[in-house]
Amino acid sequence: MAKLPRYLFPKDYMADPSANVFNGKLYVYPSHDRESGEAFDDDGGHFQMKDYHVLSFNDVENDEATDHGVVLDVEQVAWAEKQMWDNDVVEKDGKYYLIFSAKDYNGVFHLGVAVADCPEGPFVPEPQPIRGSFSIDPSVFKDDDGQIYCYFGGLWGGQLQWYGDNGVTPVPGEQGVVMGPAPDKKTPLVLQEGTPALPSRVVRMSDDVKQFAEAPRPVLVVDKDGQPLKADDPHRFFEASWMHKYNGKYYFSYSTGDSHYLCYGIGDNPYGPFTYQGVILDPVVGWTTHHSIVEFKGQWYLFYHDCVPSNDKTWLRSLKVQRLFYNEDGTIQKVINE
Ligand code: FUB
Repeated sequence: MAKLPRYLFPKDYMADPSANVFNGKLYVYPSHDRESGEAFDDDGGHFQMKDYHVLSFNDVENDEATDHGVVLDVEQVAWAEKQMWDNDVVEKDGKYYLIFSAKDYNGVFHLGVAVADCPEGPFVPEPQPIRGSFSIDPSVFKDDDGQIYCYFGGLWGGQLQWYGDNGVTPVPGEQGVVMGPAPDKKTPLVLQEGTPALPSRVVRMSDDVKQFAEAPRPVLVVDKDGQPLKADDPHRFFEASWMHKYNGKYYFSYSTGDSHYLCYGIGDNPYGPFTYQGVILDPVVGWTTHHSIVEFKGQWYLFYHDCVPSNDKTWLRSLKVQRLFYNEDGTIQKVINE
């Protein structure tokens, strides 16, 4: 048995791995980190990614990655100026849809779609972002009935706090839980301690996978009493949504951002609510933690990143993989990043 975890692509800095199995091969769709010279800030201004690569594996435990090169560049996307952040790919009727987040020329994040004839790309972008889309970190999940759902959202630099939700809208101020800067980039937005956390969003995609088919809904992560996790709970949602299904149950997992965990909840349908279960991965080296979970050739895996190879430069991250196991009751055993 190979020794895991291992770095998936030591030749370059990549992050935010979205792993998917297509046609019997494993494909990883990462962000492509680079040294841009931008200073670190709480808005993620140091993440100045310009393009996406696709990596593929026949054997993810032993094989070197096949790098399919640049499959989409920000220069090709008419509406996007910069910061090509997390992306994910879903297949429908033999076409592959890459959903990605990027900033427009007004500094506002949206989600875009680009289409390919095969999972390796290249991907051809739509001229406009998805209507009504906002924030970052899309992940796309195809349910057994063929319906496709997009989970998205991220706080602070990901701008989710600009949109509020569920009657819970941060306000400019000084007391409480800081949710990130207001659009003026000066005033911190805060929620009072004890109010529900701002949720991720989920939306069903249109039949052509190029638009939302409905208004995005909040993804509630609730405790065992059915109460939403609170804004000051270190296990509440921050960014990096991922959905997978195991034994007929829906597993919603996410990053807690400023407390640096990967956590998850379990639900009975794609919209939730999801009952909080626990931590999948403790904090890694680097500020961000971001993941995906997939079964490949009979083994479940956690894909993630850390900043060990760059000596903790948080904008230069490296892709990793580790095996993931379930307990008999369907809960996930904590993954050890040794
Ligand atoms: O890669 C840029 C951002 O860092 C992602 O969108 C977040 O999830 C975090 O990993």
